[in-house]
Amino acid sequence: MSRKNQTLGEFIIENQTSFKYSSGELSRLINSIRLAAKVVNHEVNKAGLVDIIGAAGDTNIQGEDQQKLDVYANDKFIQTLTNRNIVCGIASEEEDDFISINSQDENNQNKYVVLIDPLDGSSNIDVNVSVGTIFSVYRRVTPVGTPVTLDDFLQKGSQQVAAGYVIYGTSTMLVYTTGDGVNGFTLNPAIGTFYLSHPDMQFPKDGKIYSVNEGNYIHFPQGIKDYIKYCQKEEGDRPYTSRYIGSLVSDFHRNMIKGGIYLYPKSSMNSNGKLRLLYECNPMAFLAEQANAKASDGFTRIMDIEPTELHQRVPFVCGSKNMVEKCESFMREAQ
Ligand code: AHM
Ligand code: MG
Repeated sequence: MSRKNQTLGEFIIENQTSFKYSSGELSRLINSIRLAAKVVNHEVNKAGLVDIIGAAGDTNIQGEDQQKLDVYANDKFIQTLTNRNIVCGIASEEEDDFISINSQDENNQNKYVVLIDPLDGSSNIDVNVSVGTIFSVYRRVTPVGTPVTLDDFLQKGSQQVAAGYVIYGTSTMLVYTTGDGVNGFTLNPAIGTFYLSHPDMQFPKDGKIYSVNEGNYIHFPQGIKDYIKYCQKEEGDRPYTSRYIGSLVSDFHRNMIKGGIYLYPKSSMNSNGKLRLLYECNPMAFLAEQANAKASDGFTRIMDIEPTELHQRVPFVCGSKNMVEKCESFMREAQ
């Protein structure tokens, strides 16, 4: 049950029993993400002021070193999840290797690992364009009470128990799923509380927006080129509108509300595209499927891909069901 204007805290408590293996642990984890999101939001919103406040160089007025915001976000999420002793391992797009939490402590009975992209699209920060945090949660596969291993992180997307994003946009939202639909919460910055503003979010089955970095067109596979030409053709409800923010969370969020498709294909420069399977594609794919949409690499369902390394990249096609299926049909035809 969800009620509009319910707070995220109330929503988490009310829905706790609907989790598959409910013990309150996942609820506490989502609560920690909520806290870190608020801290990062506060910093992101000051981004334009940082140069003014810290004009003297690399230090701010408190004499603290200024960090790039993606490093700051990374530290905050890791700190919050570690301090609250809520997970047994974390992997981050910003870290070379995964982090094992309290690995020496046999009393650490935590079951979950978290994978995060702490500040996705961070090159947009300098120009005041929306950025986001993406997160993904799995149950560990190795025994509780032992140090986590790579196997705990290299799980297929279909094994996710929760996933979501925070969008630091014109307003700040936390959008997540625990496998029972997608709900969006908007932050009231005056009192620091997230309220349920977008219950049961669904992608429209069809859409009229395509989002792709067309500057790379010449390097795209033939199937993607053909699909882009199809989007541009004057016929029926086409041509479609082109909208590309260059910030996955923002492009995804808009497409979910309005109907659309996001593409980051492979190219002759990047043989596997740019986006990371574990930190970006799997969580967005889980959200997409929970919101009646689709995500694939052009041929295969994203959440069925067996990961082989932490920072693995995959081509990504995600959005309104009929649009993704159309794109896949062009991919197959061009093969
Ligand atoms: P990042 O994790 O380094 O920020 O890269 C991911 C971002 C996505 O948010 C965005 O959709 C894409 O990179 C944009 O890439 P490009 O500038 O090549 O179009
Ligand atoms: Mg990223």
